[in-house]
Amino acid sequence: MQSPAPLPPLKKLADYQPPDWLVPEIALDFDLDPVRTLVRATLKIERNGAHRRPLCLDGEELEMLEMKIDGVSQPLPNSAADGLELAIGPDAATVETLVAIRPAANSRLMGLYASGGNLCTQCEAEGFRRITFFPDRPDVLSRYHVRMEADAQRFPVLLANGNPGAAGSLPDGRHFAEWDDPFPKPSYLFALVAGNLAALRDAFTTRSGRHVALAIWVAAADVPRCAHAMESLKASMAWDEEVYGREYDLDQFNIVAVHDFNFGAMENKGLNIFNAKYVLADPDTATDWDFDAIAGIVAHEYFHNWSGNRVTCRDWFQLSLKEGFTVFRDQQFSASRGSPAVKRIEAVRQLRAAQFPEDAGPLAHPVRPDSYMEISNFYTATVYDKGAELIRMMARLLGPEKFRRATDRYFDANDGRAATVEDFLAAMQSEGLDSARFKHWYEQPGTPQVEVSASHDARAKTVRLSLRQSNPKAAEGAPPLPIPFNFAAFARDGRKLSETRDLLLTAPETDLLLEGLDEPPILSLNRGFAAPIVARPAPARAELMLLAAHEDDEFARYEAIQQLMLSALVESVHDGKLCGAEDVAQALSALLDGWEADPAFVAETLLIPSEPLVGDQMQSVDPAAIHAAREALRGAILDALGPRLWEIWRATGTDGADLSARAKGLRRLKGITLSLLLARDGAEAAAAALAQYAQADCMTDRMSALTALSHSMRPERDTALAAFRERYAALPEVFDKWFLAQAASTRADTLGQVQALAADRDFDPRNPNRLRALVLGFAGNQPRFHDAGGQGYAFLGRQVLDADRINPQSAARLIQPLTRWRRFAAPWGVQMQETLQRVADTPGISRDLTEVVTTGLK
Ligand code: B3K
Ligand code: ZN
Repeated sequence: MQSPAPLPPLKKLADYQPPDWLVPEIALDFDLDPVRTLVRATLKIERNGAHRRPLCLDGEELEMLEMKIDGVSQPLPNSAADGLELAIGPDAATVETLVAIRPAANSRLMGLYASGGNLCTQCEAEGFRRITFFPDRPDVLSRYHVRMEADAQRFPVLLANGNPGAAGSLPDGRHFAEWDDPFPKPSYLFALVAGNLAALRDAFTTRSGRHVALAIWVAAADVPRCAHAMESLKASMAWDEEVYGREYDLDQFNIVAVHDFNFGAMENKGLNIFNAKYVLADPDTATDWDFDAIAGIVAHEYFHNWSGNRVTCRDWFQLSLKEGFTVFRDQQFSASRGSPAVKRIEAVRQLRAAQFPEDAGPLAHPVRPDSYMEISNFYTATVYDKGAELIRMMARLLGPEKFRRATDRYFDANDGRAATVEDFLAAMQSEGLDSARFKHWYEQPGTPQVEVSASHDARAKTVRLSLRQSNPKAAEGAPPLPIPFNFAAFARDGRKLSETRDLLLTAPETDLLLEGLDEPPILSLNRGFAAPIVARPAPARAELMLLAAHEDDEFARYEAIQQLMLSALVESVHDGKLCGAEDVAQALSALLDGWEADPAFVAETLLIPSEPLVGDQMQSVDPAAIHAAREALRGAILDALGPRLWEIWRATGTDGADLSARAKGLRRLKGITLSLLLARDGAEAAAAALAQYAQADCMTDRMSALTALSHSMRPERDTALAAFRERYAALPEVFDKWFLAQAASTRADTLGQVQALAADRDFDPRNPNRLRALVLGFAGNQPRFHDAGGQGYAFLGRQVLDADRINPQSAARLIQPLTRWRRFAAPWGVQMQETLQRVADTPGISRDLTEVVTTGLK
């Protein structure tokens, strides 16, 4: 038997060493061509500290053509496949290299690559080494001077970071442009774009009077669909001045949208590059969800100018320093533009859907990981979303004024530096945070649990509460975490007896005495979701009914109704028959009474918990039983509340161009009621959905109709799908929705349809958005992906191996649903494990994929 290839080495936080050489300045000269681009790099290097170690430059897939040190040509090394090691005598020198790279052949979409005839870059985390030889690590900060030369007709627009300099035409139909970035930056923030692009232009004057020219660059036909992104950008710039006192610092701010992109967007200094899906919007092509996502991501990337660019990360273990903080900032921004309670509900739902399962499975890691094989695998829900929760807790513990003083101190003390989590905590500490204790949140994987037990003393009229924290993933002897935890106590008649506001649990066990209680109270736990934890026990159904009716905290009321549905579903799965449906119907009926007052809240609360979320509550997941239980509950809700749902569906019409929070809330409610109306796949409901589709004056209504119909066996489904294809096939970021709707369908024949779609003329596995819509859309479809014959897994395994040869980052993302195999009952779990093993055993798989499969099999 062949022995397996050795695993790629782990990089460890504990091994961090400062760079041996610094590069205060770099000049880059590009001769741009999709087939073969020449890159001349001139690095001014300086020895960092007293040592004799060589200069190590990273490099990947670079064709080395020339090298000079202090102007003297050097013999070319035999192999420079993963970098160069150069012995340098003096303490300062100039190193010049000339390399060739192949953008059109770059299917990894890291480094310089071609997308739709244009050229663009993506360097975070380690893509710059695919452009030139360089110490490609975030603690080497340089001033960049960039010169680009290209064919003037094919690439009339030439953009890079910073401020524009000289530009002009050259012989043979070529032209050039120069850009200078005055702010030293790490290589991961380098960017250039060359293309045939048109701009939506605007301007912003900062509060100190700097005039900033704003431009969003897209294909000419798409310019009208950039207005919302532009409005979001200006709002973000004003918000960051007002809330964090942070101003923009260059003469231009450019955003470019590209169709082939590995994730959402990238905060390159002064030249953000976006996945087109997060730029282009108008009511006809984008849903309200898309509009909000665009605003949030535009804000996120803009906010990185301070939390990420001006203050960057010392090493990639500190990734959450910029990402967690920036997610928190974009969440605050979004909350300020809509209903804070609804935004919070959405954020917590996302955390529970993605981060809690990650933290409970084999890919669990601390917000600041200790080690990694491939850093691209660590742009995770834990680093981003749990990271944001940690910042939220600190902001809450300090209060708004102190938190603002602390962030001012953090920005000022670390401006122009590559910082660590400790630097952030030190700034928080200066305003009184116990940072030594808080740091444990960054070090422990796993979702902490707080178990509350109560004992009532009827004679003394007291209740003794004991709150015990635990974390199944924490190492033995790990210190307790500081957990902000609040609860309210209710009487059986619904009166609120007491509530806590600023409770902070710091010990493994905290005891509290509640006084003046004739009977044991009903407890509403972790009110407002102040900490990313699970509170136990979940109240009994009768208690949840009471909380659903009487909680005055919106989030807690949402929780009560969601838990009520969840507990009905879990019990139904256990008993093999529908349980608790009357309670659910009663609570939802009361909820629906308030729909006109707050349609967005009612919509979120009405959503039946997803099948994966139900699975997360079970010892061992049986996807078929969960699907049956959820379908039965949907049917029972329709039986009980049908007339109300019809009435609300009819009354929630809006003007599709109205993007106010209220209009969005009404459309959301309309979509959710429609999906409930289709619970039993009735003829009348299918006809209504098709009518909604046909008459829709905006994508939100069109899409909610298409999604509801996607599960239907009725002919209206095909009519709507065909109409959508006809109308949107030419707009890739919109047409992805068509693939996703079919991939996520619960119809029994979905696997066959997905297989057919993978062979469709419009399916292109090289495009990450399309690949994700179809393949991850399907892998997230719990009842159909977990096909009892294992065919869903086999399909995914094949897609993963195909994707890995094109783009390892995509492959490593697609395989992740299989890493949850331990959670699944037989036969599913075993088949998932076997598929994972087959992928792991395939010779030549990428480092990205190797890390996920080997960790996932543990
Ligand atoms: N910083 C980028 C993410 C880069 C991902 C690299 N694998 C976008 C963001 O978080 O703002
Ligand atoms: Zn970010």
